[in-house]
Amino acid sequence: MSFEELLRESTRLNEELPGRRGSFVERTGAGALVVVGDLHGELDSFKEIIEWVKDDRCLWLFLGDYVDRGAFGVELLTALLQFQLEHPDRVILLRGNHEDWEMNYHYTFADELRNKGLTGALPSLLSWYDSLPLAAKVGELAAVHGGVPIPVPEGIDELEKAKADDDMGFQMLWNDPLDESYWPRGGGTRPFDEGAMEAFLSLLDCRFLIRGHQYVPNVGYKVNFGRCVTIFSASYGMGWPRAFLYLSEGHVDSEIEAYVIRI
Ligand SMILES: [Mn+2]
Repeated sequence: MSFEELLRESTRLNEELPGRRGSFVERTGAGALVVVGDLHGELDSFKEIIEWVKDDRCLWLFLGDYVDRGAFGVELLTALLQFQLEHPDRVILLRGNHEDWEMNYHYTFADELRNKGLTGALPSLLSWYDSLPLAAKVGELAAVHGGVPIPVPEGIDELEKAKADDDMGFQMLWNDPLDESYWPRGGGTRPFDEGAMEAFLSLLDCRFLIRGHQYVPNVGYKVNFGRCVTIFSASYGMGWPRAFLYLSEGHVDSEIEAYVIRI
């Protein structure tokens, strides 16, 4: 299957994803679950995580930022979408802030596509970006790429209606937790504090918030407010550990950190 055909087939699967309601996707989460953070064009990181898990029962939740920065965005997307096609009901692909052509143009993926002779795939790529949900609930875990939108929505229907280019969607793709390392990104992004996280978790009836978006040098993950986990699954070309979350029994019985794997 060509790159374009893969994108079109994945777009169809994303639109028909079980549990999908607008920009939101919901699954009861009884089985094994893997959550993968930013991959940023690192095919090796994706392959190593797949190899490590080797669990055929898993639901796989990817938090977005598949392209830019790393040199193998096309190869990563090809492998990721093939993986989705092989397990259509067990793969959820969320959108990250780099699933955006303007970002790709400023970073590396637009050049990568041109250098690999794939600019013709652009319309399929943009449709694929638009087919990705922005937020998910899997059992007791809530997931977004960036963070909690401010003000916190009062109903899940607001999440369902959010779009990547409206204020709520934008914030879910971009926001960061307010901690000592917080650095304003500007452009309408906002920090979310513990109260906002609690309100968001309460809205979704979840215990934990899982997000990517921020690299954590030398560590690969961080936990804020006891219940917000940042995981970053790319080594960032620095040899940093690739972090991901693995719930082999599908639920959390101790501190969430116990379920963070780093390879
Ligand atoms: Mn990001």
